[in-house]
Amino acid sequence: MRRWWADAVFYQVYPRSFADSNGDGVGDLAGVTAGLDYLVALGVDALWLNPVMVSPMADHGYDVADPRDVDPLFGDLDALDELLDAAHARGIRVTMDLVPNHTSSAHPWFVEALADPHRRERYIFRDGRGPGGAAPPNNWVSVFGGPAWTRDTEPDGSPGQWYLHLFDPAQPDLNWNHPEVFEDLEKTLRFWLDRGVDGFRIDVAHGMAKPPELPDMAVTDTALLRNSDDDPRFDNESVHDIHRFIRTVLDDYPDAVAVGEVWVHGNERFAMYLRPDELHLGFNFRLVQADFDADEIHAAIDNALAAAALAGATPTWTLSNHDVEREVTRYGGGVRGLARARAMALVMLALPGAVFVYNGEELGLPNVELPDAVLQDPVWERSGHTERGRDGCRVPMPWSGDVPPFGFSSTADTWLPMPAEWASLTVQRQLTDPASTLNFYRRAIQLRAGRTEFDDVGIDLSSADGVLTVRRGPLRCLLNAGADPVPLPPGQVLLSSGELADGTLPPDTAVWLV
Ligand code: TEU
Repeated sequence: MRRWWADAVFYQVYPRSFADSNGDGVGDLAGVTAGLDYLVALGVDALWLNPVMVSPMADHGYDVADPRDVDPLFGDLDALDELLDAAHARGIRVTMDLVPNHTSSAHPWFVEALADPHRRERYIFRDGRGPGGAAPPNNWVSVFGGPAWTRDTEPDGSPGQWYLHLFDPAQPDLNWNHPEVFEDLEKTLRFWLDRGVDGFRIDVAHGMAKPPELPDMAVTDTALLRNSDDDPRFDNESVHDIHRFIRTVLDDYPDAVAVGEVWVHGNERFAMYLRPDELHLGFNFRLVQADFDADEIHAAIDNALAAAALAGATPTWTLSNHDVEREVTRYGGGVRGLARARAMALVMLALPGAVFVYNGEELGLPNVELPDAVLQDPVWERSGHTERGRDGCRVPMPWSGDVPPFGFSSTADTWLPMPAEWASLTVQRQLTDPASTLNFYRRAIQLRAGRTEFDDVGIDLSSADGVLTVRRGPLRCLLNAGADPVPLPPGQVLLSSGELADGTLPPDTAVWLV
């Protein structure tokens, strides 16, 4: 049976940055509802909403204090219900982020754990090492920089135990050996599914389970760890019990989908998350990590296809999200970066499987160089101001008008400042230009949904002399990542990412031929 998500285009909404309905400078759920017709015209099948649950926003919602309510910054449960109804009425499914690896330090469980040393078993508290327990229990580092442990002060004021946080100290890791942690997650899953939510993106799906002995890391340099699976913090065997548990709940809602954020390198390891009783889909980040190079892109696609095939699962494609530099900038920025980003969109949309488009990608937004004073990502502080963090890819969407906030909000004081140059990138401006990135994305998604060539799931790739060729049944997608124009093979041009000249495909351009 072909499932709705098997070839869906998901649109990732970063709720802070999509549209602000109440003039506080931060996007909200009513803003998303108001933008639904825009998304219908773009042709997306489903939304992925980054977290909108109650949160002190230390990591913009990935620090959840109440997993079964909406944060007032984004609206309330009624606003979510309205979004669900309005989206469903337009044939758009809605998936939400689920954050099972950790809670906020403001979650009642953690508040209780700090107050009462006998109520700590739902988190990972340990005594310190060395004299007076002054050194952390092991050498683990936080993904955001610095140690993964913070020492607490006991209720009597003396120096206390340490607790584990793979991310910010405001995000204590849960103890997934505790039955209440499972019970509570089931309540959360059913709470949202019963309201009509169509599934979840599972945050840090390779996290959660920790090895009981908490062994030291052999390597603590995060740059080196990026391409390694030798990391005791992640991908521990018992994580699969958690995914099987989640799946048993989801199976009570036959159309619901679970897509995991799985930063695991080896294909065999990755495929384990996609076994028939675990996740439906797993983000594969090879395409995000590949340079604009035909062989590298070829290898990334082959790799993602092979990883999914190992589990008989549907491949999942993405070029960017709220954690990585926007692709226009990654590919060199400016006119060339944009041309390459458009070309890569055509490659991605030619591939069989589920596709994720990150809000603003369809406008060709670049990353923004923000001044130090406005940076909010905890990475900036935790890295001792050596890493600027992820704010640059999270700047609000420009909708209309000639000056910031470009219709995003009624206040100019938006949560991150919007660059004046974005006047040329607004939705309003792009709608009037047939050659705009927005119109290009619309056309590509429309063809992908409407043409029978895209029903074919068989795929064949080749790359030579800087040109990547993807064959999908009668469809061919050619990407010229080389330095010189190449002759176009015969065939009817369905769409190209840039202008074609004299029967040639220029550099930094892709084309669909049938
Ligand atoms: O990200 C998990 C993750 O490991 C990375 O993407 C990480 O955020 C990045 O490398 C740090 O620079 C997920 C969410 O996508 C991210 O936004 C959250 O901050 C994180 O989990 C914690 O919940």
